[in-house]
Amino acid sequence: MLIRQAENIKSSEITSKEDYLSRRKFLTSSSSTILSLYILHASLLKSGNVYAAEKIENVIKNIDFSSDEELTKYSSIISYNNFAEFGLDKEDPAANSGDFKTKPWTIKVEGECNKPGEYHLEDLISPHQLEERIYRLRCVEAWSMVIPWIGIPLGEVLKQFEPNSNARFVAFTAPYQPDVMPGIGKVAYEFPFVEGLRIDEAMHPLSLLAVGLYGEELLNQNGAPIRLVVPWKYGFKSIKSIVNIRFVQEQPPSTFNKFAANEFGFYANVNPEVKHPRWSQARERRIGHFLKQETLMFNGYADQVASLYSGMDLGKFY
Ligand SMILES: Nc1nc2c(c(=O)[nH]1)N[C@H]1C(S)=C(S)[C@@H](COP(=O)(O)O)O[C@H]1N2
Ligand SMILES: [Mo]
Repeated sequence: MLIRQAENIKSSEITSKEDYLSRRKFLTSSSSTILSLYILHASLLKSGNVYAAEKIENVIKNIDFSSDEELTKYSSIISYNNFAEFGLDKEDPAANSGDFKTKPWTIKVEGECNKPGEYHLEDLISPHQLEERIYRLRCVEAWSMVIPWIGIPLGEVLKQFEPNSNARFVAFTAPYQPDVMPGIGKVAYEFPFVEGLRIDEAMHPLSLLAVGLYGEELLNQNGAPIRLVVPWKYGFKSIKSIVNIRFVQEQPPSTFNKFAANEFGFYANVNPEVKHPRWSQARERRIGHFLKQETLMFNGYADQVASLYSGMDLGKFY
């Protein structure tokens, strides 16, 4: 397994991510090939609360999926979260997810494919090269971040299961563990949290299964041990802590859509022109920035993904 225990977790190194940044710049500028191999060194903490995070090694920086934008601070990414299973306030997921166990982890694969089964996380990941990709994350609540994820392309993992021609959509399910998830029973959503993608969206090279960020394994609040990242869609599509993947013929349910269908569509493509019934989506607040900025069509990924939706009325299929 590529992930190993950190030797050294210090409790006063909030600046370690600055080392990360300078290291990242150096490696990018010194690389002549598209991909440059590097090892990340970082440790982490959050205000006196030392998390048992682990470094991830043998990560390749994929500069085709990068960004020059300023990264959101690590401390913000791990403390300002949406993960309704642990509560609705932004600080709830970090505060309330400590008893959620993510090791060992298996994912059940079902439905329209030749290789269904119960897979250990390690076995799903180890055939693949871990990549760092810097993506914008745009929440439907009109805030955004820039996050250096570590993961593997979703499509490459899905291909291992050999989906058949009936597999028009992929459905994902998060855990249902009321004993360690205080949001379940309190929050009005239906649990377990579920999401889905059309198969061509899932196979798109931008779709990522993330296992880490900023050089470290995902913390529980960010969706440990494995979560989806679909950067051209509103954040709720990027389901955390996946336990089930099912290939299906019909469009699968989406938790936010079941909760309020007129507010949250199945497609949920970031679109500054289609307002949410209660607020505009034309602008967003980048966490850590003072002034709001314009929201871009498909969150700035239009060149890559607009063709997936040619001929579709994006005001109707929101
Ligand atoms: N299982 C699960 N996944 C989820 C959510 C959730 O409530 N439960 N919230 C979503 C929403 S609304 C957003 S904006 C992103 C936030 O990801 P982050 O906290 O890692 O930034 O996770 C998404 N994935
Ligand atoms: Mo969100």
